[in-house]
Amino acid sequence: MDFSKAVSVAKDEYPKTVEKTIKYGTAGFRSKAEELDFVMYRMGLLASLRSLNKKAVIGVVITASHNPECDNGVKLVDPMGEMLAQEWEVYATDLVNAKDEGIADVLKNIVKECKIDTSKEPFIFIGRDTRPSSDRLRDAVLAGANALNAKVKDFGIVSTPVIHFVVTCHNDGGKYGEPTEDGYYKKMTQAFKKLRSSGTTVGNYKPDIYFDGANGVGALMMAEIAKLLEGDMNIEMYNTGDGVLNHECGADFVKVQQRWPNNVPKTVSKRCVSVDGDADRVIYSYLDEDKRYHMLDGDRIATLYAGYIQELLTVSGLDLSLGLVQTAYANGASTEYINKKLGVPVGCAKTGVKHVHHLALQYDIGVYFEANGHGTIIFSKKGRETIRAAANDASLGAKQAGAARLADVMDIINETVGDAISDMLLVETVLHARGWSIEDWKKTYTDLPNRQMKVSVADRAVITTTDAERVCVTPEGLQETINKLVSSYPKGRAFVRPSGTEDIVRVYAEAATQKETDELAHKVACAVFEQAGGVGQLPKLPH
Ligand code: 16G
Ligand code: MG
Repeated sequence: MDFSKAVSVAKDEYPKTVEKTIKYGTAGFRSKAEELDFVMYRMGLLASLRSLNKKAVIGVVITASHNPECDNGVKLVDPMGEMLAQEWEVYATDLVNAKDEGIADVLKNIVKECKIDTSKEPFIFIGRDTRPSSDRLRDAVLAGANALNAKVKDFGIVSTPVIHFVVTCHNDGGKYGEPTEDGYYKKMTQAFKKLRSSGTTVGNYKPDIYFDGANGVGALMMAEIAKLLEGDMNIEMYNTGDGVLNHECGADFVKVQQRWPNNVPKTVSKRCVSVDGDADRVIYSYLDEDKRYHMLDGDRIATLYAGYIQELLTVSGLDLSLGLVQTAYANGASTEYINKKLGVPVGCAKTGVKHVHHLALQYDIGVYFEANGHGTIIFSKKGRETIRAAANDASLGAKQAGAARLADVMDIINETVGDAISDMLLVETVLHARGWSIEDWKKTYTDLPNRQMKVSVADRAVITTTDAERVCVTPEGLQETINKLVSSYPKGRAFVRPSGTEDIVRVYAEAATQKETDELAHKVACAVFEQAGGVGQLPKLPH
């Protein structure tokens, strides 16, 4: 393969503008949008080689998710909707950090190491979020793809989960669904309607929600879904794009600030569904009679799903393993509830979808969720086949109905990645099946108070962790300090980890009361500041 065009276009049109080393992290490359043109161009090149390497379509998503509107980012999607394989993260990092004239050598090396047959035509699917910079950055990806003569299908402005879905559908020959945006809407909404055939208002459940679109792509997609669900759900839309993306609204805002999103009417007991800037996370909230804010996050969604699936497994009599995977951020009360009350095994993985996904693969039905609202359910081949066979077996009597419901759950859920809209539809399904209001859902267990803080340090890489990030290995002595602090708070728990998406260290704490939690988080943050090279001001006590 001749890479001279790749080099000349790089030099003439997309020269490297950033000297610092950048790394393909948990969510690909992410940075200020104006620093990303050359990165996007090079990801167009890399996606092309990956497509040749896998002899399949590769997805490219341009988004910085919940980050501020001025940021942007890019991630590649592997053939079956997975995150890019780890070995290729290394190639991505090498390629982006090479000098313009060094690109050819990196590309040649990848071709050689992976024994890539370059005689074929690469094929890439591309999608972008609503950020103003995304259009320009898409052109940069296209230029990269073009330099290696790749065929490209541009899906325009779509959520991250749509790209995962269409890539999967294309590569499996349409088994998972039709590889179009419409195919995505159709598959989910049809299954949803089937599961709710018994009417819309049941017990305390009402089919009315507020939807907080974070001023992003989720709002555009929900507008389509709302049309298809007319008569089934009443969806009132807010933050649909007039305001600034993710600003005082959306899933990350409500989760981190623990506050009702801006512009959404403060109606008591109404369910509000907030999604993030690329619609792969979802958080539920409501206001009680005293207008106090309550949030139902990824942990709550995971427990709701696990309880429902467990029940369907009992009804259907199917012998399939069910397990749940969380991260260290999962509220201790949720872990206890799942383990002790539901009796479902719980695993803990490192932060990031690929880690939780990986651990969930060990079950026939694996539910994984991060507290921030990112998660889904995955089914093993055996699980999928067993459920489908039972769903079609009339001789099973009542058991068949349970299996059929499980089959519909498989169709609502986007197995390829966490998906705010599909997750919302399954939450609505379960609440409907149980006849629950959002308060009923909240009553299942009581969250321990928790607090997150950020600490700026000179080099966050000095913090390394083990045991799914729950234990800090370096700098030496920091974990001992944390242990000491934690031991003086009832129900205390705390951990620290370097962020994969921001240049900071994150601190998490929980304890019996909010006051103690805030104190513990603050003390741990100060310990990080002192022992890991803090910069700027000492962390302040949260209020
Ligand atoms: C990325 C991850 C998300 C994780 C978050 C943590 C993917 C697709 N996304 O957004 O799962 O929760 O990073 O961010 O893996 P942090 O490292 O800054 O805390
Ligand atoms: Mg996101």
